[in-house]
Amino acid sequence: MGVVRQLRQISADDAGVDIAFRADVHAGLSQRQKAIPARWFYDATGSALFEDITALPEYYPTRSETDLLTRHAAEMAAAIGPHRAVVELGSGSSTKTPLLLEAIDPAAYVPVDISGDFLRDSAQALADRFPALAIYPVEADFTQRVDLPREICPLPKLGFFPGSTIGNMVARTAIDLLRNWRAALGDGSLMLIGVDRIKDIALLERAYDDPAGVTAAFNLNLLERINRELGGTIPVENFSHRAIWNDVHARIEMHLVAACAMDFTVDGRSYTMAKGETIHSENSHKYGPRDANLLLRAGGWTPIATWDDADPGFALILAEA
Ligand code: AVJ
Repeated sequence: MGVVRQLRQISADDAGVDIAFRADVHAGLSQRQKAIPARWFYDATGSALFEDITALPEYYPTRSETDLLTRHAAEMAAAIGPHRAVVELGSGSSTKTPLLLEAIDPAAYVPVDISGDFLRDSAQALADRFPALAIYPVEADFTQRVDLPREICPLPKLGFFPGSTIGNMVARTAIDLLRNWRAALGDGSLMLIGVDRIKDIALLERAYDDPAGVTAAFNLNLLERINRELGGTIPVENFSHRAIWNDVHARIEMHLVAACAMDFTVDGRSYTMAKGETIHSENSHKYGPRDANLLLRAGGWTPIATWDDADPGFALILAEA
């Protein structure tokens, strides 16, 4: 039956999220290079803005990955096999998921996302589309320990981690996450993961700094969110969006740049920024073929197949536990 099982509140109860957000913002604004973890982009507004980003002509990853899933669905299905429980990490609006579910005929689908409203809506849409599929949405931060629904215990698992979300993490965090999910999904499991390739710098920078300003709005929404949810007094109009390639780390960095010197408070605590100082708001790491395979191996997964979109470069890698 296409029933969406009751939403399981795991670690993402509102009070817990609020405390974690507050703690990350205070810790991040107190560092010499101010920095806030990228996962806090995704409130309802941020999640909607990210959906808009995925439709931008400059933002190729979503299109490339969707093309890969469409073109190679049969090969992927042959490599994965039917009747697995698909566990999607950071499912968001689950737009690519139907392509995968259609191809592999899974026994269950477990979307895990920190944004509860988005999760509920997209789970419901999938339930309508796949009436025979058991769906167990889990509202949780997939970088933390997640309790999977008991019902999927006996099934072999497929972790689905699309969109190059792994790119948000520095290597040691990415490896920890892969190892934790290796343990959680268990022996015999598979992982299908999307990774963005290293490519022409101008093309990369344009993907993260579009002329329509959608990515800028997405970045600036983080400051609005701090004002909304944490009682901040940040003068958002004094900040601008910057996206630059960091060649040493092979990553796009997003920053919020202070246009002038300013003071503001969050939660009653005061912060000062100098003109030109930045808040580092996101890393988006890119991986060559060897880098990606090394990352997976270090995380306890053995790559067994790669589907590459050459132009612009993006890959879906299937790995086994
Ligand atoms: C959702 C993390 C994959 O890094 O490309 C898009 C987020 N940030 N534009 C990415 C994002 C700016 C995106 N991920």
